[in-house]
Amino acid sequence: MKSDTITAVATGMTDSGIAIIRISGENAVQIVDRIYESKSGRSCFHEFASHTIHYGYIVDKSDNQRNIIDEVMVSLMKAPNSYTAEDTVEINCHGGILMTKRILETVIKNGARLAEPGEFTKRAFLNGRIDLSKAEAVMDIIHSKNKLALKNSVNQLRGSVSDFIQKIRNDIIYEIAYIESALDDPEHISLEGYSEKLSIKTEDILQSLKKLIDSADNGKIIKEGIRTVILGKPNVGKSSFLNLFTGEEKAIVTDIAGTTRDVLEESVYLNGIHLNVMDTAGIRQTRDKVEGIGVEKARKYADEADIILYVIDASVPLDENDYDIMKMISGKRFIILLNKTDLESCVTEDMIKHQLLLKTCSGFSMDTPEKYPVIKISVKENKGMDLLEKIINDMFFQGHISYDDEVIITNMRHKEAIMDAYESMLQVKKSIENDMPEDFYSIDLMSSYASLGKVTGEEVGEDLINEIFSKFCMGK
Ligand SMILES: Nc1nc2c(ncn2[C@@H]2O[C@H](COP(=O)(O)OP(=O)(O)OP(=O)(O)O)[C@@H](O)[C@H]2O)c(=O)[nH]1
Ligand SMILES: [Mg+2]
Repeated sequence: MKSDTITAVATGMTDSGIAIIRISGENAVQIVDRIYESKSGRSCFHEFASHTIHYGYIVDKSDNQRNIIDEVMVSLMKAPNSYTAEDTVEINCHGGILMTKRILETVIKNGARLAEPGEFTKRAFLNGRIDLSKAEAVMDIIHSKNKLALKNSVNQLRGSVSDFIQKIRNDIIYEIAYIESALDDPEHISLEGYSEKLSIKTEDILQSLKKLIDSADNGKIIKEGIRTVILGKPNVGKSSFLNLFTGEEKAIVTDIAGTTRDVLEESVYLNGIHLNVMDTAGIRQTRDKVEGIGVEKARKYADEADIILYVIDASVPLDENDYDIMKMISGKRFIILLNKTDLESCVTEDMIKHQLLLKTCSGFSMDTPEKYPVIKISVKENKGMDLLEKIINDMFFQGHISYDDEVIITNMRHKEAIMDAYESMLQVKKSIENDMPEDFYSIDLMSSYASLGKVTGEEVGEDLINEIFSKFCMGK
């Protein structure tokens, strides 16, 4: 594919040891030939072999002058064995914004155009070197917030998602081809007993797709972190808990009920998992306008939480505010932190569970306390935190994911496409059950095939491609 030659700074625009300016396209070698000189002053870049790196200088020879800009290492990767599958040159220069910009300007002055965000990866995709799910993995790697997300994105770049989807697509296209051939040539290819065979295949595909769709819940958590909302009535120690959990004095703590007004969000890392922990205003009826807004916000955040840490003060009796919160968390995933156990307690675990049974309709049972654990803690004395960490870890991941071999969908665009494919396969199943003519099967098989093609990028329009790559960073 012929294209103009693009350039961008591939490293961060900041003070750094080195910076890399990347150039890709038909004229990459020619452009660098004009500005590169070897240590002995020769302009010989075009003579170099692919996949070699060379020491020399970048020289600006415009306006009949010869200005040495920087001492550099320049590497050459000839098409098609480069990131973009085009001729690519990377100039390693000294870091720092001024130097980096100066070299970039010189490259542009000599015939390259400044790349758009993500344009290098877009070229890799358009030139067929990687599919869309791999291209998206590149961006996910850059934005990974934790080890698991990173590992998953690297797997995706290596083809975990593409291969899985491609295999299902191959299975589907085989069936479509079979039906079409049989309809064209009924004398030689029989559809006798075919619907039973297709029925088995359809079940298989449905199961595989379902597994992928289900993996997206964990995928979202891996990618974005666990939305963890600290909830409780005023003064129970929510902000104190946030400070202890994050190890920093971020939230204001006082003995005045109603101290926290706005939501305060902090990050906590537990065994490679990322938690977005949010401290909220104490839940109570209030006439104070600002506090009232805070309480509403707390309710909204609780509603959207992946897990609620419901803090109860063990030293004061449960009251209407607690009952209100118990109703709010009904049906959600929560852990109860019975705080201030260093003081004389008037609330016991059994009392809480009894009230939960009354107030929530979530199938809570005294027989399954581990489902909604109550953990005794004292923020003041730093007690109970180990158990909490263990329970969070068990709740989200134990037994659910084996990160090495499982394909996990972390991209919501992929999830939607796979859900569409699943719906179409359900239609195939229905058509078989209703004994519909075979061409009905092939219509829905085809639409399932097309939906899956959106994941790998075979069935997406230019607008979507542009939109996806525009979210990439500069120089990637
Ligand atoms: N004895 C004891 N006091 C605690 C403990 N945890 C918090 N406190 C005290 O309880 C009071 C309230 O703590 P905060 O962390 O501000 O409580 P909060 O739930 O954020 O309160 P609001 O923001 O008003 O909703 C402070 O005086 C804390 O020092 C604990 O484990 N033991
Ligand atoms: Mg607070």
